[in-house]
Amino acid sequence: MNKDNKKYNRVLVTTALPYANGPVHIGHLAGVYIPADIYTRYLRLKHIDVILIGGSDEHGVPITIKARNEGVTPQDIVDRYHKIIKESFEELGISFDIYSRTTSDIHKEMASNFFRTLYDKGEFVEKTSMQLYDEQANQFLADRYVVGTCPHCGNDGAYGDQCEKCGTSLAATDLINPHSTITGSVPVLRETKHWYLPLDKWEPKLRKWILEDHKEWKTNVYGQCKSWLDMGLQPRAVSRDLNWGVPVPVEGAEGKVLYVWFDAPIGYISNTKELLPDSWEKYWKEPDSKIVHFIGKDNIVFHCIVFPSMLMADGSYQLPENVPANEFLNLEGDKISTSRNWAVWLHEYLKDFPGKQDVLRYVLTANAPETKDNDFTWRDFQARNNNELVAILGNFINRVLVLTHKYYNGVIPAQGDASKYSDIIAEFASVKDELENYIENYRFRDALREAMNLARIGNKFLADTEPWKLIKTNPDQVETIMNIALQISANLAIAFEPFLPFMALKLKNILNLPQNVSWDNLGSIDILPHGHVINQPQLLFEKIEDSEIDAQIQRLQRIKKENELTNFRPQVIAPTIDFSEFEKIDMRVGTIKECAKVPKADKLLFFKIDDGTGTERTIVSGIAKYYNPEDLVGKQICFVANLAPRKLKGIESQGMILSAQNPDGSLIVIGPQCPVQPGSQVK
Ligand code: B3M
Ligand code: ZN
Repeated sequence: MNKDNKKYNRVLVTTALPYANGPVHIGHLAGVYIPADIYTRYLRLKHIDVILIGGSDEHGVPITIKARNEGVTPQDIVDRYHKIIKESFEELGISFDIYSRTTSDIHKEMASNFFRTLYDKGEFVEKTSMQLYDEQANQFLADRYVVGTCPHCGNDGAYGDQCEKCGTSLAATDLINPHSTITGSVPVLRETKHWYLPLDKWEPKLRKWILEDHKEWKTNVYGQCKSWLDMGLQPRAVSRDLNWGVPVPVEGAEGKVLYVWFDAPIGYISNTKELLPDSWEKYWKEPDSKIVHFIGKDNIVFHCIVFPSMLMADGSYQLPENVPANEFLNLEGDKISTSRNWAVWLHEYLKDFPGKQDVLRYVLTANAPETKDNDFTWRDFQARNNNELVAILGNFINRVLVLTHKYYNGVIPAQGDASKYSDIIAEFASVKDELENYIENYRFRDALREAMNLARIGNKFLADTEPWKLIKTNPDQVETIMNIALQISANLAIAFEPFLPFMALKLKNILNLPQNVSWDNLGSIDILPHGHVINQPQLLFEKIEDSEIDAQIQRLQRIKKENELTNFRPQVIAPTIDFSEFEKIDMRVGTIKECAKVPKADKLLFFKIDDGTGTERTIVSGIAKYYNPEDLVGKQICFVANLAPRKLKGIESQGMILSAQNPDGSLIVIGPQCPVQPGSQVK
């Protein structure tokens, strides 16, 4: 452990609680759950007292909106998604010590008591204010119940709690032209009372704690905190007028619940209590505990400013030691979106790629958005599997196992004199320190690359020493080579355990790794003793075929199409023109006589049109992507006949063919419903 970690006797790791209004997707995994799992597994391997706490966030407006849309209760929604989320995390090997939910009784009591403690200590400010109210739905509109124009960037789809375009966090009353997402109506202002946590009171302490004492935090986290603090903190409402959530536990608060961002982080505490009813407080309250929150970048302010203010207001809790937030993962170039179904859903991945949990874990770690947004593509997924997991790691292990069985019937040969290979041995002796350093500093991509490097070293070692050639002439030396190769394999089983736990377990079983072998042995060349017997080889990874990837890409293309259709809004109608202006445009029907691609222009088709005048007219049109030229010959189209000619790729185009544009940009030519004389006017 690095110096800092010496002072800790136990570690509490939390992962953001996903809203139970949908399944989890690769963005959640890459940003939060996989890194947290790697970190926790690693600490367990280091014999550190660590717990990994997770759970579903089951309150809040996203859930009530989903319930309303489906005509079911919020409880139905959270029951459905909590189950899917919990089971899919388990199957992916996210090793939670507990995965609970914020609708549990323990949580409701904990959240309620937390509020009450702060209330009794006088930590809240009560304020009456005017809030948006939907008179048709008879309810106040907060957060996602209201959309309008963002006052900062002009995005007209901003929500009452946040503009997703510019990232600004908003109050519903900040929105310009607000309307209700329940009924679409324009809300009115109505008076209501709420409790506010005065974040400004904690500002000096937050400044010292973050800006002075935690300069080591990731730059994105530190930077966001700094800009929040520099803008000056305001009191923040911690209650809402809603009927779904933890009721505000004070007199005169009927119809009011705790704001979801007040209640959810308390979920970390209640889930710890559910796991360890007698000793949970140690993890939260003792100064020798280290608390680490894994989150996505959109949750930074809540974990670094709001929740710590709550904890300080209570006074009995420790603050987190680190909040390693990641940036976002995009999918095939576009922002992942639950509402647009633009995602790779974990539960679907597990169905489509059974037994390939580690492949996803590998790809999402190798490409994790640690310092900037990154892109997941299915081609990259396939390449990383085929070219890295199969070709480097799988191939090395397989060669070692097969040769060990071929030459020695699966018995580890003697190491003999390994001094000749001291270079290689020295190289992987440093792996342990490097891995530890990276993992402890939340640099999981770099850590994984180091582990993979060990397999690269192994491959190169075999390629350089060529035991299959040497076996005839120098069998003693081959024993040494194979012994070292086997020790590298054992090292790989240990090094990959935090990252690829399924593969590591399989490899440990094949190598019949002695029980007492652990992380501490990483870097050693004496893990497998002479005479130790290993099991039969099995392939660790399989190639992923093009057809499997094509199916995924086609699915996404289908979704993109569907989204384009549902989101299609016709262009605003152009300004009115006089009839006389319209009359100036001479539109005619023509019959296509010839059609061909314009060489060296992938968009253009060249047409010869019978326009009824007896001489054929040449038109060039940008529809080559949407038609086969031969399919158009004989068809009738409408065209503008008196457009000034212009040259396209050296061809003079004498008019313009009319087409309609689909939402995806594709073009469909316009022609008469039944045959007419070429040259007929279009009126
Ligand atoms: N449910 C938001 C999210 O899923 C929220 C996180 C709560 S963490 C305490 O991004
Ligand atoms: Zn905005």
